[in-house]
Amino acid sequence: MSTFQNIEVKRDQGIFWLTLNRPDVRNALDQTMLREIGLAVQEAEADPEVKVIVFKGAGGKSFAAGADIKQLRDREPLEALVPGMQGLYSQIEKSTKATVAVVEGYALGGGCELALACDIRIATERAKFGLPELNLGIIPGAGGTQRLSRIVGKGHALDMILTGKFVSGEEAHRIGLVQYSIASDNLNEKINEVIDPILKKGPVAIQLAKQAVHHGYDLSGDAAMWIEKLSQAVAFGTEDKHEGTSAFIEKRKPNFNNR
Ligand code: CO8
Repeated sequence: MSTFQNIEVKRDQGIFWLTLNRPDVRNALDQTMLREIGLAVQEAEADPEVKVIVFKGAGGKSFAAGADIKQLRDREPLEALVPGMQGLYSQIEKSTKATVAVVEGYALGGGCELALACDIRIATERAKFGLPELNLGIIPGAGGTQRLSRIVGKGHALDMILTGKFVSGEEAHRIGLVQYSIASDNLNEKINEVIDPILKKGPVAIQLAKQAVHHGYDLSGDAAMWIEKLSQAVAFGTEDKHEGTSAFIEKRKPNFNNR
């Protein structure tokens, strides 16, 4: 496994823990960190044992305070056209693994957008979400304008984007920005409670289900239903489907093996 400068990774029983690790600058996402996240996600993708990728921030004060503003200041217009952070987050959204963001402290700008690209968001009571880009004279440019409005609706999205206000974990839960709002004591135990049911599923079914949701979401109803049908046809051809249905009938736990 690679070693990294600005992130830490750890594999543990099907979970790939990816920790953003620049606590002195509230885990601001500089170019090195973004490159390393991309490489780490590729590593997780290539590992058949991994079922879930969990993104966290080091230090407890921040998940990620957005793009590194010192680097941002010198960026030229054409640099906004490269895949960059937006491309990385699309890579994460399209991952074949389930993805989870655990937000303690600040998830701002590109940090919030990273969480938005994950399948499941968990916030502690110390979480603060925000898209404060307009304060810097720019707009959310890593999927925020699109993913936030799809997740919480245009009203809440425009409120957050135009005011730049910070939203607590509890409020984020109320508006549907996160699926879980939890206290930060015994955090890893609580994260495991959320992830454990996913770890018990077959990896092929995880991949097909999440891709049917993500890819179908922006299509017409008919096209999306067809994606669902084709995905199901693939699932029907797997050993895991035979194993899952047999296990139910035989009253035992399934033993899925990714085929
Ligand atoms: N970039 C660089 N450094 C940062 C960042 C950042 N985003 N956030 C915090 N830091 C640094 C501070 O400069 C400070 O450094 P130093 O100790 O050297 O002065 C250190 O972290 C601690 O920060 P604070 O003293 O401000 O700590 P607080 O706990 O008081 O406040 C906050 C924490 C609320 C997170 C505050 O630092 C803050 O508001 N940060 C900026 C948040 C922000 O505006 N984020 C959006 C960035 S823009 C973005 O993400 C765009 C993404 C899309 C780009 C697409 C490109 C094509």
